[in-house]
Amino acid sequence: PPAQVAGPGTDYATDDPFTSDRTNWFRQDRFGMFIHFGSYSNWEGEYRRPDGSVCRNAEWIKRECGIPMDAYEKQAATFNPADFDAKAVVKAAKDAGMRYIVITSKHHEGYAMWPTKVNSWNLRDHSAFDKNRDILAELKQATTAAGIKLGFYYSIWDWHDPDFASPTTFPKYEQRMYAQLKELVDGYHPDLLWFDGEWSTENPHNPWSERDGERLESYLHGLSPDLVVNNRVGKRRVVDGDYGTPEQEIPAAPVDGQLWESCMTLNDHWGYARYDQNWKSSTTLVRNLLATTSRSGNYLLNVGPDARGRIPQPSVDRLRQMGDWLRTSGQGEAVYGARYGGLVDEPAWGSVSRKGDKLYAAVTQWPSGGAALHLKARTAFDVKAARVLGSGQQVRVTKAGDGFDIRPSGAATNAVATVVELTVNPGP
Ligand code: JFZ
Repeated sequence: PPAQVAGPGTDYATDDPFTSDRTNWFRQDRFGMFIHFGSYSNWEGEYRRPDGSVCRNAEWIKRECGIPMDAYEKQAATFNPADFDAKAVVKAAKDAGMRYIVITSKHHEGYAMWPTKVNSWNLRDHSAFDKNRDILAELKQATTAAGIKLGFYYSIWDWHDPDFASPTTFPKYEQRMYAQLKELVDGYHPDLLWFDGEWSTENPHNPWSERDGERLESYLHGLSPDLVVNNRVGKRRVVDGDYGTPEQEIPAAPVDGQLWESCMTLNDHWGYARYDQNWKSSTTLVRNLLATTSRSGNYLLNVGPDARGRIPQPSVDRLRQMGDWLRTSGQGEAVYGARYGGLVDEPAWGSVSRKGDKLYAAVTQWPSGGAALHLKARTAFDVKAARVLGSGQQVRVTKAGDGFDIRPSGAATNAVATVVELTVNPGP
């Protein structure tokens, strides 16, 4: 007989506050690729100062290494990412199991990665790149062909536009920014815009205000009502845009009532840095994705193409390993379309997500000596069936006190994660 246990309960179908809005795909897809690519990539992370010393950074190299604007512009004029291959990028994303891509269309350096008509500080007009190519258009074509979504990162903060930094000239900058965003939305039909650089800074002063954020958001939805927009569009973070953007961290507990996406690097930099070989393991990355899903968030994992436009091989390898894991025996079911599992406490042994009448307990650390894992969820439900995805491992599920116990039968194998799929009743 099925164990009567305390479980996620009858609110499965109804406790999702975001049922049929424009963020529907975003909540299902869960896993995306971030791409930091700009004229900074042409430095490959190293600036040799006039005195011969070397300063290291990535997309902040201009500012952190104090590169004078004329030297920075001179370097950008040699930028030739001839090996950028949108199909290969999309293939790397697909192989990883990623379902959307967000690329920097303009980072803080102000350099546009598409042929903007607003200024000449862009990849067509200020580079050594093929004037007939447009990498954003290529990416749009490749993502559409592959059936995945495309979004653009756009920095409000701009180090290049002289009108940015003074409140008197700022409206002129803002007008150009609106024009650029219209080019992006009308020209490439992105599914998502990822703003950044809305935060207060001095040196230069950042005049972006709460009012500016609200106005921009409604402008964008006027252009395209279905656009998903992140919270960094405005100053207030929690209530601006469609979703929150914790950076380089996964919240320790589920977040209810607001969508969110953790963005994270594969090594220690967003932009390409040739000296940085501190790669996260694919085991860590898969576990991060599972933890994120179990707290109802998305995972946006970054790659930084080099000066020629190639994604570093160690990144491609790790992404491939993640995809291999997700594709194995339906383990990806614990991620796509899944969310917070409804447990009372965050388990120390792994994470739990749910989808429909399925609970996915992803065990990363079995207790020693064959001891049970205990699941205590919010309201009572039955377990109708239990099986391990991706391996022949057997488990026993029994009712225990205020929840239920899962025990491996035989030796537990500590893999990347052992996904125990529980069919529960009531379902949605
Ligand atoms: C920003 C950028 O400055 C950085 O280069 C990168 O693009 C990253 C994804 O976003 O960095 C931030 C943004 C927000 C915070 C910290 C760094 N924050 O809210 O603490």
